[in-house]
Amino acid sequence: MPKAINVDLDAPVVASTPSATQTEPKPQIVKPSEVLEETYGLTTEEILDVNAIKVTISDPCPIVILFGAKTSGKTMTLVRLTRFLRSQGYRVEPDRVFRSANSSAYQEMCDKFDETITNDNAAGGTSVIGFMLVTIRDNNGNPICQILEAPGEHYFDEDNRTSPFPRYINEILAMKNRRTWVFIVERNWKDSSVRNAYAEKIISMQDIIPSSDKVIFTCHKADLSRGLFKNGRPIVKQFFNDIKNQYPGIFARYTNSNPITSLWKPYNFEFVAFSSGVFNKLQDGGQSYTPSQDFYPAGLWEKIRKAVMGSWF
Ligand SMILES: Nc1nc2c(ncn2[C@@H]2O[C@H](COP(=O)(O)OP(=O)(O)OP(=O)(O)O)[C@@H](O)[C@H]2O)c(=O)[nH]1
Ligand SMILES: [Mg+2]
Repeated sequence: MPKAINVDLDAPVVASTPSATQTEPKPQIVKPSEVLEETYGLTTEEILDVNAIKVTISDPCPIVILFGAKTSGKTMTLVRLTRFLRSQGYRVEPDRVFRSANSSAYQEMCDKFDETITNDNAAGGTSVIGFMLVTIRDNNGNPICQILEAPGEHYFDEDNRTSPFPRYINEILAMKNRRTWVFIVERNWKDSSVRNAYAEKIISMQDIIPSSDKVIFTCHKADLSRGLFKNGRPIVKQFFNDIKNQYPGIFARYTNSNPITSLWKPYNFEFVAFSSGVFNKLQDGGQSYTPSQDFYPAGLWEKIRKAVMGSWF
């Protein structure tokens, strides 16, 4: 039996919209199915059956998969990275053939991409970019990699913790493109039972990833852990140790067994403490967005670039 996305299609959720005449958030009833359609460009069939989701990856350049639970910060990572990369002369564009040309919601997301990237209203970004493939090119137009941002439920659903990965993820695993997995974790996230379940889900992905794939772990929302900063910068080793303790077993597979290189590099992956920026609640129920300092996207991009260029180890 194929797994359906875990939403009660009859249960309305409440979303807030800005109102010119009121200072209090004005509730608007939005059905989960509408959220899934508008935010992720999913068809009704795909909403009912996650395994019906079809994606097309036409370019043979490396794929970078942002693997993270819902609200872990994948979309904002894409927003922050895009702003940074464009400022450095890279070209960052959504891939229009990733989703069906018939998906007007996806084509609209692509149309609004540039506007969304420069918007300092965070809700704007997260509601427009939901399920998207974005290509990064150098300033001559040569593709470097493509980054996949997908709904967090496809990787880990807190209400359905052991659900299998959707079929399209397995299809990506079977493709010839080189792959880099960016496993997103958050320090002190929720409670230990959710963290343990998410760790299990990461490990179950690692079980099926070929050993030639590259792996980066990122501790997202590092800005929320001010106690682990020195001179305005995150103390990466302390983030690393806390993540290792809070998500049991996620690093174990990547222990470097080489007797020489393991002396200075104990694991075969890269680790980054990352922040997309600071988010402040607005009276209208939205959020303002202040981008993080450039060293965050620069650090993440350095690891991604090395992974996709194959210059590790
Ligand atoms: N403090 C802090 N909050 C963040 C950061 N990145 C994201 N957030 C918050 O997390 C919320 C969700 O971020 P998204 O980027 O939409 O998360 P996502 O992983 O794309 O979520 P789904 O698309 O639902 O899977 C944002 O609206 C912000 O409130 C960050 O770097 N720091
Ligand atoms: Mg998202």
